[in-house]
Parts: sequence; structure tokens; C-alpha cells
Amino acid sequence: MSTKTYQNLIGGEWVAPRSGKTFRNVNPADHRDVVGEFPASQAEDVALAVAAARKAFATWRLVPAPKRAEILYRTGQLLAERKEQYAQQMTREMGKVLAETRGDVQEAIDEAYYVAGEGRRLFGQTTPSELANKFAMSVRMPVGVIGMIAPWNFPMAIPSWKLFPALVAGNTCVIKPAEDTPLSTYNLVQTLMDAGLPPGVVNIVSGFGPEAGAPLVEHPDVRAISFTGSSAVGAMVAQRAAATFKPVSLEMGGKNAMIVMEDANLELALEGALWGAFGTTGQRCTATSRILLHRSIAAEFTEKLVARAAALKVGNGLHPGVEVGPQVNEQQIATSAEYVAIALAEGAKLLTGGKALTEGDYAHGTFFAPTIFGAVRPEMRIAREEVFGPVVALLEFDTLEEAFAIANSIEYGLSTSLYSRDVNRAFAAIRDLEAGITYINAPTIGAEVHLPFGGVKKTGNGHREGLGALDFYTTWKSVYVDFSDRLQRAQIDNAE
Ligand code: UN1
Repeated sequence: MSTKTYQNLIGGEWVAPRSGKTFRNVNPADHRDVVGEFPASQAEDVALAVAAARKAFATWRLVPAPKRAEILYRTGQLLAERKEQYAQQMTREMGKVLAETRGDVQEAIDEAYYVAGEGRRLFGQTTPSELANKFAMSVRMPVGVIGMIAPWNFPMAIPSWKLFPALVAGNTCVIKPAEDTPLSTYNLVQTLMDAGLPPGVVNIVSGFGPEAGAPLVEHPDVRAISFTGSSAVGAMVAQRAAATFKPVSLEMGGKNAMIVMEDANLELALEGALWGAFGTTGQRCTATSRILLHRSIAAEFTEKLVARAAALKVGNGLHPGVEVGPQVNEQQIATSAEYVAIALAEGAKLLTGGKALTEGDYAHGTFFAPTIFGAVRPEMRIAREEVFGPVVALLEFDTLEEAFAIANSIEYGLSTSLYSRDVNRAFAAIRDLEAGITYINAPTIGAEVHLPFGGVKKTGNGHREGLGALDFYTTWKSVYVDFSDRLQRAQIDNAE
């Protein structure tokens, strides 16, 4: 079977990159399976896409928001019809198991329906003027051309979190999908076009960060950047965007803690720990990567967790019964292996896993065994740094306050979780855990699209996706209408 070559989407046309260069998108469960060739775009391709987005902005901003929203609503309906096909393709390019890629497409459907409703809201404020016969209000205006840089771990959901609110507000977009998972962005944008999105309103330039991402961030006609990825790259994005004073929304790393108290439903906490740590092969920014255990239940919990983790079925996410898919690429495997070495050198105890799986069915993919470290102390790197793989650290504590202190002792602050049946402890956790998200009796993953999504400290720069995204994709205009028919001087004529 010949490999399909995909092109960039610029001004509604599929066009090859100027350089003619492409890169391969392969199946991480079997590298012999090539999903497609995609454009390795460069600055000149980005410039064409930005020009197309700028041109489209002139008309798109004038389409009534409820009409823009209807396109999103239809997009949601079409995605629902195509869910299975897109989930299969996503597993093939990204690796996570089918149940999860169906969930990823579902998240984009949810986002479409949620944001479509915003088309009839986009509320501003009215407020009294300090002067007589004068009317004051604020309205949300679109920002212009938005540049978007998306990660590979939620290849349809995260682009939808960015595109849909930007579109409903009247912006036009240039999106650079992650180089490991461009097809899911193509599928999402194709669906938008099939739902009636006019040409040029969303443009795709695929490629790598330095060649395609950086020119997008630096382009003077791009008015804002939305980025999801690592804190290291996010820092570069923010610095480069600062040169043109672009607002930047950054969603970055996590080192998310689950706290298990002695009064918790331990069976529930075990299930949550397995799902939080090893779901999506640990490749979520929300993944449970630290489990803090009350000393009185630590031994029993650890023994059961290790037994269950060791029994998880790792394999090709398209195959029935597989619970944990591959890691997305060799680099992620290398990072997991590196952190295993670091943890061992620091004196942590390897309880299960700890190595790449390379034999038999695993020979052609990038698989890593679900890995648990015990005897972890809060100051160890394995307790502080993001791995973004199936590697979890177990720590012990004696009091709730100590657990909060350990949970908060890191530089990240995305998601946290407390397992306890004590309502007082639950509310203390909600108040005292330093994170953008706190779960009670649920693991650290599984945010819903209509709540604010984002974190504190090194996880982000204060913006939120979900509820809150419109604040990034709109700019306020304050409007004063004076119907007194005379010059009224604010701060002067109304003062005694
Ligand atoms: C991410 O890992 O970047 O809350 C996003 C969750 C998912 C989204 C994760 N709904 O786990």
C-alpha cells in the first residue's frame, strides 16, 4: 500500500510545502506501519498561512456569532458520526488504546457543543455611567489571527479546546499540530470545513518546532499564541512572543499528586491510582505521577498496586484487551529510561517495570513497562520532575498537613487528588492544595471541558482553557454612548 502524502491547508487549498520536504508519521506500536507523510513546513509556509488567515479575518469577524456557532454545532454532529474512524486513526498515530482515543474524539464533540452555546452568549457588561444621559458597556471583540501549537497526547481534544473558542469569538487561526500526531488535527479541521467553515478561517502548517513553530510565534501579524507542551518549550515560546508583545496562553507540565488517607475506600483508590498513573501510558499533563500514602496503609496499598500494575496488558492499542499502549516515540522511551536510572541512583526502590519492552510483539514499537518506585523521598528528582511516561513514585506521610506540604513542594501545580471519606479533610484539600484542579475520591485525570483547565506555578501563565478560554480569545472594548447632545467631561463635570 502506498503511503499517503498530506499537504498544508492554506486559504482553503491543500498545498505542498514550498521546500517540498516531508516527514513520516508512524504507528508507535509498529514503526513499519506508516500513517502518512506530512509537510515539514518552514517560515515561508507559515507566512502564507498567516496571510490567508488575515484575509479571512476581514469577513469571518463579521459573521454573526450565533452563525459561527452553528458551524461548531454541526462539527460536533459530524465528529459524532465519524468518531470510530477518527479514534482508530488516532490510535494508529498516537498509540493510546481505542477506548481512550474514542474519549479524545468525544472531548472534541463535548467542546463543540459547549462552545456552540457561547455563540448566543459572549456576554459583556453594561454599567451605569457617572454622567447623565450617557450609556456605558463593554463588548468582546475578536483578537485577530491566533497561532496555535498543539501537543501529541490529546491530538484532537486539545486542538478543539483552542480552535473552537477562538472561532466562535470571530478569530482566524493557524495551527501547527504536533509532529507525532498531525492526522488527528487534519481530521478535526476537515470536519470543520465539511460543517461549513469558510476557506482561510483555519489553516494548518505541519512541521517541527524550530522550523514551523518559531516563525508562527514570531510573525508580526499573529496576534496571540496558544501553546500546550513542555515547560522548557513554553518558556521559549513566551520569550519569543514577548518581542512582539503577543499574549501567550501556556499549558505545560505537571507532577500531580494523589493523596490516600487511612480512612479512604482503598479499593477505589487503587483503581484510581492505576487509571491515573498508567492511563494514556502516563502521557498526560494531568497524569498521577506521585502517590502519597498514609503510613498506616502504605504497605498494603503498595503491594496491591504493584501486583495490579504488573498485570496490566501492554500492547497495540488497537488490539482488544490491551490496557496500556506504547509511548509515542523513542525520545519518550529514553526519558522514561533516564528517570528510572535517576531514581535508582537517588536510592528509590524499583518495585515493578523499569524498562523498555523490546521482545516479541513489542519489537517494532516503543513500549515501556508500567513502573513503580517505592521509598521515594520528596527531595528526589523522581518526586519533583515530570516524566510523561508510565512511571509513578510512591511516598509516605503521617499527617494530612505533611501530605499537603509534600504535594505543594514542587514547581508544578496542575492537578491533585485526595482519597478520604472525611468531609473536613476534603474541604481542607480543596483549600490548601496548590493546583488548578483538585479531585476528591477520583484520580488526577479526567477534566471536563466546561470547567477552567490549567494550573499554577510552572504549569502555566495564568490563562485557562475550557471555561476561561474566551477571556484569552477576545479582547474587551469599552463603549460610551453619550446621548446628552452636549460635551460632558468625565471626572470634571460630575465632580463637585
Ligand atoms: C493533557 O494531558 O494535556 O483531564 C490534557 C484530562 C484530560 C485532558 C488532559 N481531559 O486528563
